[in-house]
Amino acid sequence: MSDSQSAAMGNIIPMPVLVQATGQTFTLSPDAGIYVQAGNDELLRIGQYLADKLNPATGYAIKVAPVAKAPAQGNIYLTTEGSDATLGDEGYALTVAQDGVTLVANKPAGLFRGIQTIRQMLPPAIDNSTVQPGPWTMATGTIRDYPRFEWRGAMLDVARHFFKVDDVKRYIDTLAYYKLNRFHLHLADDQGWRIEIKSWPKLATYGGSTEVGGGSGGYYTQAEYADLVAYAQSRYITVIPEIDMPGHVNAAQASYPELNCNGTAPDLYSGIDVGFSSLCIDSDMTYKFVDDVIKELAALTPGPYIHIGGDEARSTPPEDYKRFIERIQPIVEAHGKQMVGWEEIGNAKLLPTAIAQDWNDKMTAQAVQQGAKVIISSATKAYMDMKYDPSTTLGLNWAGYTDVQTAYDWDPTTREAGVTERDILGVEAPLWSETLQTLDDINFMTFPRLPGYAEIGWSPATGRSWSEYSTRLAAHGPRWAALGVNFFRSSDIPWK
Ligand code: TNX
Repeated sequence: MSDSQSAAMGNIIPMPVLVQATGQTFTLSPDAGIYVQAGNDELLRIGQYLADKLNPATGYAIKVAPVAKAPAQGNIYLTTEGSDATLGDEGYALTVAQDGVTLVANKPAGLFRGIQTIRQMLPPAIDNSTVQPGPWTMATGTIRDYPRFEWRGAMLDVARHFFKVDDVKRYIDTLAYYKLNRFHLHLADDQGWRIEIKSWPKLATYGGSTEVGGGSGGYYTQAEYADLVAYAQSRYITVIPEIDMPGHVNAAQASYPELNCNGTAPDLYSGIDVGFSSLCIDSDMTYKFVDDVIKELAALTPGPYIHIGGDEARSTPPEDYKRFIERIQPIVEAHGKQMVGWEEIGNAKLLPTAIAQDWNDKMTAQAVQQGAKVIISSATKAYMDMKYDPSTTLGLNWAGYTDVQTAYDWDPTTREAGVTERDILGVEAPLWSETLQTLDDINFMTFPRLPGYAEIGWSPATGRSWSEYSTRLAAHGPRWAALGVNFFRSSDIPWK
């Protein structure tokens, strides 16, 4: 597709598979409605989500209603009728004509993804929370779109610093805007345990009582976690909860002496070292703990995955590490979930259902040889906690500096020998929070890098260029400003 076609259709990120501009304009007028195919409440809910996004800036009170057939002129119509099966579960076809907008998809998830395209085709002022002048126009044309990879994710570390439910919801909103569909929550680490476990209550009440720097931390009650998961689910985003083991467990060990080989609980920890803690691998209590925690977490988590961490277990001897992973893997399965672990799990004997998450580009091939699938999160490319450049005050730099171009200019299939496109489920960008304390901090590290990861995960790799992308990305600056999303005004982007 030509750059001018994409620019004419509104600088959409991630770039759709096929865009054809027809050179006219649709204007959303005050009496426009959002009509959805009758008989499916889920479609009504999606229609209402779109209305809720459009009402504040337009000042309209857009009506959302079911209809038996395509509505009259001037409206937006969402339907699953007449969809093309080859678009898959998240794909959609969008037609913007002078007299109306029609979005068709096989599944509600596809309509939800297509709605993000509609939002981005309207002027950036649409993202304001207060009434703006308009006019609310969209360029006419057709879009046919579907994702390259099934896993397009971001990870937030709520263990090193704790973030409240509302902040996390605001973060999920931005993931949805870029068509991500996985949200990995790093819920436990040396510095804090962030999820209530009823059978081991002190994990949260004591283990969650601090964070990096010595602040008071916090945790999600099970009801809060369930609410967060439901919020993500209503945006067609699957939450993957992670309890990191057998290392990164100081907060748990500080809460329960019986989780330590010497029977003595260590102090709570608020530094940023890694690799000093380990569960007691040959103690039956360890597996009772794992079983209880995974049982409660699995019951609260509708998605098919539980992440067991498994990274940087530098205080667990290699043979013990393998034994541990091989013993907890069936526990995850027994609670009806698929095990995800950081790439080190490739050292153990894996079930073919296991998923290994690359971070160091070193050990995922070992997992692939055992039939496992892989998520690519290369630290040198996809770690959103890496500083942009030496002047960035937030973040770390152990994997180098990751400017916006570096974050965009790579492909998941070239990271590790022996890991090819068919082994790869997709891409995930982790955000570790050792240095991050507020939602503004989170957003500063995330934007403008995250849209690039979304594009790598969603769009075809062919024809990608930094010069075209950076111009398209620049057009999103005003959108983040309107949404109240803090971002890094990187000097290599031609901001508008
Ligand atoms: C490495 S990458 C870690 C985390 C740190 C992160 C900081 C990985 C699986 N483990 O424990 O927070 O670096 O960038």
